[in-house]
Amino acid sequence: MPPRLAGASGTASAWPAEFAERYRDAGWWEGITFGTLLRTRATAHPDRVAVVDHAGPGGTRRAWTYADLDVRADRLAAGLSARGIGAGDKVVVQLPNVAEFLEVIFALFRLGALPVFALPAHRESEIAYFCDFTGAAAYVVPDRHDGFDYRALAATVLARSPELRHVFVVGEDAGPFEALADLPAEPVDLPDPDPSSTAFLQLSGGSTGVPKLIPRTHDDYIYSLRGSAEICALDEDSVYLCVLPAAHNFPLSSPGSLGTLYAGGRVVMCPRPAPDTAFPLIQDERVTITGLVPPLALVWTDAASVTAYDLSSLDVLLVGGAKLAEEAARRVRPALGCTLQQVFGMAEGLVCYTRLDDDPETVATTQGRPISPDDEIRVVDDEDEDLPVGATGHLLTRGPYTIRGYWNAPDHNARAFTEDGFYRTGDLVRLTPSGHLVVEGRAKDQINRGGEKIAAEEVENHLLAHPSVHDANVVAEPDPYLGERSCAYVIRRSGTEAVTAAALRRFVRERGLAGYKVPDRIAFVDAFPTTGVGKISKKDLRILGPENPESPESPESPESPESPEV
Ligand code: AMP
Ligand code: DBH
Repeated sequence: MPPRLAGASGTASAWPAEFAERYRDAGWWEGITFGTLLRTRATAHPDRVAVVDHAGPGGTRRAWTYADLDVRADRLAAGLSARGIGAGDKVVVQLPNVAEFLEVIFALFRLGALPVFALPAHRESEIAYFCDFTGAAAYVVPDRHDGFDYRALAATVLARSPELRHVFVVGEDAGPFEALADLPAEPVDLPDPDPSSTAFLQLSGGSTGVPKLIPRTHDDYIYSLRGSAEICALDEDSVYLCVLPAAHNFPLSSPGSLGTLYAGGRVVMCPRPAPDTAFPLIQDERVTITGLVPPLALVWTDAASVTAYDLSSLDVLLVGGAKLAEEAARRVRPALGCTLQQVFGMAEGLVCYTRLDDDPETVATTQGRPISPDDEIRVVDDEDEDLPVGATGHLLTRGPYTIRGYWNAPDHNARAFTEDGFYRTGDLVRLTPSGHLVVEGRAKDQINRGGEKIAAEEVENHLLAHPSVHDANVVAEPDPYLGERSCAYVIRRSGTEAVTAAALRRFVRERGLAGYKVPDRIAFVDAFPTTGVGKISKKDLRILGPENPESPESPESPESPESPEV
């Protein structure tokens, strides 16, 4: 008999049997599903509040208990099942931070259908790709959010995607589609999925032309929730404020909304990350813990020094997604009166935290250490040779909650993983003698725009679609607020109309690319710097900088920089 492959669902790469056995024997994989997890919590403490938001009629407060969430998940699962959605189906979920986000994903988990997590910032280009690539059966959207009409986006995507059968709308006006609120039905008996099967497809920030999807199993993800909840000291009295987009791996699992439900705590959904929205929620809901990307942490620490809101309930602020500057780290406790926890994680798996009892120096200067004793960390040179402790090199990792391959991407997997299954993170790190990691840089072709990851190649491909663009390279450049922003260096095609930077940015936006991926700056050049062997040198492009003398027009400032989320 062939060895059983944990997490195998036809298209997801799996852990080899001996690793799966090890992770089960060690007790990391509990053999339970998300559906069972919610059921046991709802049975143990039905009347505790699981989730709070302010998305009721006219912006009113809603508080759903564990029993409410459990019943809602069952009823929605029944309704979805009646629409023909079942085990193995993919459903693109693009919701803002509202309670229905949890209702929808738990309904899908119970069905064995796979949420495909999209971010509210995604537009036609990303969503149509997710629908086509996964053959999604349904797409769940809000009616409107932050001034954007998702029903119009859904109509466009539906017309383009042959396999997409349903659009379900959360909110008061479903337009031409079915309202999610009309779906719930009498619960039906559903077989519990295999805990080693893929529970959902998470998004990678990626470094390639199209985003990669990350298959996470019930077993592996629930282990990362348990580990995170322990490390962040969550319990039934914890109140987690979900500030970053709920579907992102950080606010979902580090420890995030799901880690909070694991621990029996309360999730408060925050619709926007600005202090004037978040601070009143912290005060009124007695929030104890939340997570932010570095630019937001800076905004919050500034705002906290002058706020009239009572933030005294806040015990822990997690900051991650991009490197937090040491000086900024040192400002957190004086400004917010809480403990900083740095977190360095990735949707592919590995998550590192500074510990709550680490000394202040370690908390300010490192990005933490891994969740699991079974997380294997290698720091290697360009030839995959291990480096001595303290030397900076490429981070490779393998472990009980780090994937062994992206979903349906065999060619890319051959490059992104070593033969023995280590994930090539693309991060440059060094290890301290205490086993903490310090992120020193990045080898992957990506821009980390305040925690929002942009794959250079994806944006380059959109620029190249313009008839007046001969060639394009997108690189990161320093930004005082975001840490990094994106700059596209473009060679115009001779003999065509001289396109302007503003027109190119509009072109990319109109192709349906998420706003945060539209280059912050575009500079025109006659040629790209090359390396000794004639390859284009992104390193040299990066240091050309805003004063690039070859740019025939003065560099534009970003039209309307998108606010950083993740
Ligand atoms: P993704 O693979 O899209 O989930 O993005 C994960 C990547 O975000 C990591 O590989 C790092 O490049 C970056 N990242 C996350 N947290 C941190 C952090 N605390 N410091 C520096 N980089 C981070
Ligand atoms: O950036 C990330 O992807 C990230 C950051 C912090 C993450 O996935 C996580 C924690 O789990």
